[in-house]
Amino acid sequence: MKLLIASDIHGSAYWCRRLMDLAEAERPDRLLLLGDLLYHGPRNDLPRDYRPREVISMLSAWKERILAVRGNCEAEVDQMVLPFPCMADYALLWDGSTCLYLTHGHLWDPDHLPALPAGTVFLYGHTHVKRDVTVGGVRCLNPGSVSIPKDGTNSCLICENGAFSFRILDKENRV
Ligand SMILES: [Mn+2]
Repeated sequence: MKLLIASDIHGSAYWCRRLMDLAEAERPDRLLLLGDLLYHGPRNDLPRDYRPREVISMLSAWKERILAVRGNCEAEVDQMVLPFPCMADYALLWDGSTCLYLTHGHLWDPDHLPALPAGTVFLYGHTHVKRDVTVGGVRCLNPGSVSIPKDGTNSCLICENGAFSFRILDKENRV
C-alpha cells in the first residue's frame, strides 16, 4: 500500500496544488490528512495564495481516497464544505500488520502519547516541523507543514510498503 501523508495546508491554494501534483505523480492508495486544512488560524500569517475554496475543490477530487482527522483550526463549517469526514480526533489505519494512529497533535503528541502497543506508528502534525522519533517502541512521524513550515521546507511524507520518506515540496515541485 502506498500512502501520501500531509498536514497543515491552512487554506493555501498554491501549496495545496504542489501537494496535488505530487499525488498525481505518486498515485497513492490513500491520502492521509492530519488536520488544519482550510483556515489559516489566528497564530499564522496568511500563507501563499490563501484561497480556501480552491483547496476545497482540489481536495474534493480525491475525496474517495482521503482519510482525515480534525486539526485545532477546523470549525464546524469545514465539515459542511468538505465531502469527506474531517472532524474525528483520531483515526486508525492498518497497513498490512502495522497499525497507523492518525491525529493532529494538539491532543496527543510524542510527549503525551495515547496508550498504544509497541510497533504502532503515530502520525501527527500541528507543530509544522518534520520529525521522526521512536518513543517506547512507537514510531512518531510528523510530515511537517504543506504551507507554513517552521523548519524551512514545505513537506509531506510518503509511505510505500511500510517504508517512510519525507518529500520536500518546492516551487517546481521537484521531489
Ligand atoms: Mn497548523
